[in-house]
Amino acid sequence: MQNIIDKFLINDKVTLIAPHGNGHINNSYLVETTALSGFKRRYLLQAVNKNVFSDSEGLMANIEKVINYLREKSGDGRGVMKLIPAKTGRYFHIDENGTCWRVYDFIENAICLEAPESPEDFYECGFGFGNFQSQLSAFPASTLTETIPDFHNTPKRFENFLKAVEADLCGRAAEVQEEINFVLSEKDFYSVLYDNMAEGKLPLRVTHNVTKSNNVMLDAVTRKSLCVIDLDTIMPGFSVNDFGDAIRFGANTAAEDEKDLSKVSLDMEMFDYFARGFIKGCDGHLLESEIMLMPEGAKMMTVECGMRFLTDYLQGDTYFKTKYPQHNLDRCRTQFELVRDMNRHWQDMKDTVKKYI
Ligand code: GN1
Ligand code: MG
Repeated sequence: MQNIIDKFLINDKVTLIAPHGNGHINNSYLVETTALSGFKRRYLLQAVNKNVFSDSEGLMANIEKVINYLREKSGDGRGVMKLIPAKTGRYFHIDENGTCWRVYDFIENAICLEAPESPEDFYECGFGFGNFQSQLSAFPASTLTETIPDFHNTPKRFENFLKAVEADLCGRAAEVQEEINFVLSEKDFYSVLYDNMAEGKLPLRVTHNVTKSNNVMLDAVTRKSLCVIDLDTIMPGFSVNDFGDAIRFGANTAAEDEKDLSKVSLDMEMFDYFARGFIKGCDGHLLESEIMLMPEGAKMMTVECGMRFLTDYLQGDTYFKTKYPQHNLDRCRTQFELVRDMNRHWQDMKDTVKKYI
């Protein structure tokens, strides 16, 4: 790894390299350097997953554009990620295996939460993601590469799921018939966002697309939102999906891979706080119809994510990192349990977002 670091403009001695974070896709490492004076500086080194992101140069071009744009808006502080240049002058290094590496300045005195610790924390996550979307509201979306085509195209995800069931590569379909039936039982729902787009109720915007609470940094002392991270999937998308993916992850009373499904439910207080923070952060950029479609976004991201975990399980766990053989199946089950609870809270969710129009 020292060889990789040597490709970047980092001159001080590397005194620590350690795995970092909990992402399911890329590999991240914390790197610490120590200058002769004793001054320590920290960086985040990342290897982009090339199975997931086939066009890493296009991906890095997106990130550079977005970062530069945000920096013009909000200045040079901790509010925007900062890439360290490679010695070539570009902001990444491709190694002999074709893996793309990049280095960010580590954001100091900041935290990111695997699970929001209070409704106020979750409000701040919402504000951060909403504000991110509002800052990018005039960004020229057509200049962005689609790093994962059809990323949140749920009807397409459903088609792929059906193909995976049909192919049954690993002979696992029989064992997950109940989960397969659940996906089929919701099939009329999957096109709802696209139908609303066609009716002009849901515009395409520049969105983040993976809005887990651990993708927004909060100041360690004030716990105010600071900076949105993990910019690999910034693409044109629906605002309600950014809202929804955050709810999926942060308003679940259990972890994404909880085995005891009785612990899984939708926390309506968390939902309310996040909705208020997100809408506030969006700063008037949302249509009334978008706000009203936020519950659909929450359910869509949850059922889609469950479907993706199940598809990966059927295909032999090649997409998401897993820690044990049934990990994707456990993740899928929590998502479907949460969808069931969202169905129970449907009116409650609608009434909540309506308050904030
Ligand atoms: C992946 O890398 P990470 O863990 O932030 C995935 C998301 C899923 C999420 C589920 C590029 O995000 O779409 O919602 O796992 N990212 C990609 O936890 O597929
Ligand atoms: Mg992340």
